[in-house]
Amino acid sequence: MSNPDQDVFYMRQALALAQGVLYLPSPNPRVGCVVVRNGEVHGRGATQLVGGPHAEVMALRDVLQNGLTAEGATIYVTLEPCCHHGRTPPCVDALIAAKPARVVFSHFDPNPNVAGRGMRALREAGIQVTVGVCAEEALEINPGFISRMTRGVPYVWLKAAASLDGRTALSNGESQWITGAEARADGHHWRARSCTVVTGIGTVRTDNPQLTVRHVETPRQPRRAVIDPGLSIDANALVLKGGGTTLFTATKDTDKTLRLADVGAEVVYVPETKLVASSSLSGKSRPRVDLLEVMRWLAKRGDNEIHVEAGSGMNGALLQAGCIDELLIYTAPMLIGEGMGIAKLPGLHKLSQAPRFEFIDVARLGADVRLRARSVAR
Ligand code: AOF
Ligand code: ZN
Repeated sequence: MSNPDQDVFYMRQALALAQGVLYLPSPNPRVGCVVVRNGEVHGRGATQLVGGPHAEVMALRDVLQNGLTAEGATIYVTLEPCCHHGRTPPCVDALIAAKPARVVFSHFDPNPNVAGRGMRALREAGIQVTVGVCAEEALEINPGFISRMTRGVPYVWLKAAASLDGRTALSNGESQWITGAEARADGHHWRARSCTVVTGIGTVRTDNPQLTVRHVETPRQPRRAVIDPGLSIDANALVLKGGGTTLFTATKDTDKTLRLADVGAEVVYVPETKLVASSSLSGKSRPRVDLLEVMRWLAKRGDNEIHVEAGSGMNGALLQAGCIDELLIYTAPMLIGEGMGIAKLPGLHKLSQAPRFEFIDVARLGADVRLRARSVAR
């Protein structure tokens, strides 16, 4: 017998398990699973590191380890169970073998290899299936995976720390520190959950950042990428330390590419954007990378979520290319007056042309406030 309140109650437990692996399974989605029998939880699981078991398999193992059975149970999963052979065998096979009476999942898997076939396989095996319990909450846990599967681009947020009047630095460049320790640690949480931290060459030159996760514990460091149209990065830049950093460029320079490969960087040539570049005083236009192409490239390699931490030039270019899904702004209760803005938006002369967002969350972090706003153009 299904009881809607009970379904929501246990699905929320499965959602909490998925939330608990926020930093872990990328490029796989975060999924949670709870096995309930006679009103008692017999097992719990969540998706592991890529290549490792999915949530359902972890939960069924937990049932066995507890000396219990899933026979006749109701199994709650935050995503449609997979039915394909990926890096791991299909979860529906493991579920069918465990003989539950019923499987409840939040939403269909947008992966074209699954997309409803998981549900059909379970039904054909005589298992009762309920779809759609806590679907909105479940979708919010994996915005990047869903975006990659349905739009072919990752879900991208732009992080900035600014004064109340939206300044990220003094005119002389001084920017450390506008926000406090809690806001900075929270920024690292967002880095940790992302697949790749992206910046621009301007920020590499002025700040020489590492772009690694510190201040929070993580089992996995995100990858790093720099948008460097002229391929002018210094091979000693800290962002290249440790190797594996991707450099997106519009310049073909074999010597430089080889020198950067020596320090473990990967150079990716992306054709120049067809968008009209803002004219420079000399009349010579600098090369510009097609930013939407960068996002498509990142999605193709399996990136779900992108954390952008860049200067106003790169931020503006990404916004104007339609690459930003969300603003993640840490605001400090101070005024700076003259200084750098969050994003340069050249050519914007009417409010009707301004990129628009809607607030989706407000949080206090120490003395600061974190604002999340989602693009209405998505
Ligand atoms: C589930 N449960 O916990 C997750 C699922 O390469 P594989 O075998 O790991 O499969 C990856 C795909 O499996 C992924 O693209 C998505 O469609 C699904 N993720 N499915 O049943 C899980 N994480
Ligand atoms: Zn699976």
